[in-house]
Amino acid sequence: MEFRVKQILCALLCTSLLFIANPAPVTAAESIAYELIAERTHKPTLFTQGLLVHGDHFYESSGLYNQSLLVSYPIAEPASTWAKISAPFTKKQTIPERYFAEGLALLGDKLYLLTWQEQTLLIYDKTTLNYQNSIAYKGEGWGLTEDGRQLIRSDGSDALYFHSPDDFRITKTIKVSDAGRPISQLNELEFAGGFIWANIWYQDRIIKIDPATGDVMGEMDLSELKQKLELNNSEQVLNGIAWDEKQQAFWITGKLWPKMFLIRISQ
Ligand SMILES: [Ca+2]
Repeated sequence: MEFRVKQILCALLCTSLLFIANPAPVTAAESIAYELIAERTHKPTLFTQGLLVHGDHFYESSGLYNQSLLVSYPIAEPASTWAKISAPFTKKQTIPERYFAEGLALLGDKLYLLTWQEQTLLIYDKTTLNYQNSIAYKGEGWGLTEDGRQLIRSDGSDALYFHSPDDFRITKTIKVSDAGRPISQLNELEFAGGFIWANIWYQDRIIKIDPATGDVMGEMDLSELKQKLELNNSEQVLNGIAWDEKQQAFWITGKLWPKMFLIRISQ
């Protein structure tokens, strides 16, 4: 009888411990469906860190020490394959070799460029891409975007920092989570439709974030796009989101990718 009681107690205790060790599963973010509506070439030499659309041009930052660049080029491509591959940039600015360029945002008439570990925000003229000035900050720079008033930075953690464009002081910090589970490794960013969209480093998905709370509102699985490319380098990760207001769609690319894809969220 005593053995039976012990069995029951153990069963109750073990079930309780099991319940504590395995809390209720978190709610997965809603899957966001999309359709592929266009594709175009992307210079496969660009180690994409920041991507945005302004007018009829892309603006893109490319990373790595001694190789970092800031470039602009037209969204519309020439017709022939050779012309597409050999098309020059409209503007090109080399970044000093000691900087590893990261996220890029355009606000007003300035382009703001993060550096990875150099704790320096570089500021360029949006028309000429000429260097203007720099501002020091603390921490790492990964992705950058803007909501029309403030710059928004990621640093590889689950935090997003809002910065004043005047002096780059932090005005607000949010933590990104999916039903209570922190989502880290946030990388390239884009602000569109009132939400922050973020690449997650080394993953083929983009998440949609509520800028007020940090809650993940949904996610897009982009593995099908990546599978269309014959990639052979582990560094060729998805990392490039640019909202095209005219097309009401996102341009997507990755580091060293040969293509860019235009995707529209399905209604
Ligand atoms: Ca972007």
